[in-house]
Amino acid sequence: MCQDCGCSDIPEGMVKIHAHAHSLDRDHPHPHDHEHPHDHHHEHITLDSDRRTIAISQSILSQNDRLAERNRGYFMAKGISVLNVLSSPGAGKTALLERTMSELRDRLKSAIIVGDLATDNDAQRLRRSGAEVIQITTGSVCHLEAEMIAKALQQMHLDGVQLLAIENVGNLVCPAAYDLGENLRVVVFSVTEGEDKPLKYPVMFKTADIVLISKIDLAEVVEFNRDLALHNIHQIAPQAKILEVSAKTGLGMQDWCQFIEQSLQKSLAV
Ligand SMILES: Nc1nc2c(ncn2[C@@H]2O[C@H](COP(=O)(O)OP(=O)(O)OP(=O)(O)O)[C@@H](O)[C@H]2O)c(=O)[nH]1
Ligand SMILES: [Zn+2]
Ligand SMILES: [Zn+2]
Ligand SMILES: [Zn+2]
Repeated sequence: MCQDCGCSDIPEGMVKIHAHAHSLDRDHPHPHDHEHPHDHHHEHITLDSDRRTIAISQSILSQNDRLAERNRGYFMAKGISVLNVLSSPGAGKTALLERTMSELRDRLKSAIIVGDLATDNDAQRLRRSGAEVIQITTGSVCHLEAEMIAKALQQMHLDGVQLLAIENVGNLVCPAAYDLGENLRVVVFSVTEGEDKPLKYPVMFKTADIVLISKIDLAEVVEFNRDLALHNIHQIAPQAKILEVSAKTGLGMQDWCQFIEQSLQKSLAV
């Protein structure tokens, strides 16, 4: 978690929010270096500075929690149900959301916030579904934070929107520590990643409300051991509902969309 990697030291001006489609590099230059933000110089850390680091991390996290609660209040007041979609890079979050938003298009008004270190490629793909899309580029920050969401919300037109999907930065580690104010945490876990991922990244899986096993159309080619994967998810995340989906063939998409609509009704009934 970020207590260890120090990735929450965000330099002023690094995070950008892009409300409209444009080419990132051509329209305005984004001066940022590509240094890895994670500080791994642990060998000289004394107990005292260790304690100080932990105290600072805890205060960053509790500040995030406060802002997440504020976001949650805002979403509730507006009657918007919010998904925080998390996975390793390339597990299929954007493909899943493209297909989900297209299928729900006639039944629900949706919007999307998408976070990446760089490029607005995902936003361009997602806009084709007809939903309003805001791209957050984080520079070198490997997760989204509640404050970034609050800033993005200021640029969105959310009247009448019932569903907001937030595609987090592809990363199975620190996004787990940052509540964004969502109703549901959706962890996407593709068949190509290996059945042991829930065991290796337990913090992420423990916080999941639902685990989507994605790219199920590739299961056979990669000799995906379904029973073992289900066993590992159950072991780490007994609370999570599990669905198997393919954004490519559409398999499982109906159940997934139904799950979203049911949870939307539940969140509105509270
Ligand atoms: N066969 C197959 N390929 C898929 C599926 N979903 C996504 N892909 C492919 O997997 C690759 C990554 O998909 P993305 O949707 O970009 O993944 P992502 O999680 O949004 O990636 P990041 O935002 O970079 O973390 C692309 O080449 C997709 O075409 C699927 O259901 N089946
Ligand atoms: Zn981190
Ligand atoms: Zn993506
Ligand atoms: Zn991070």
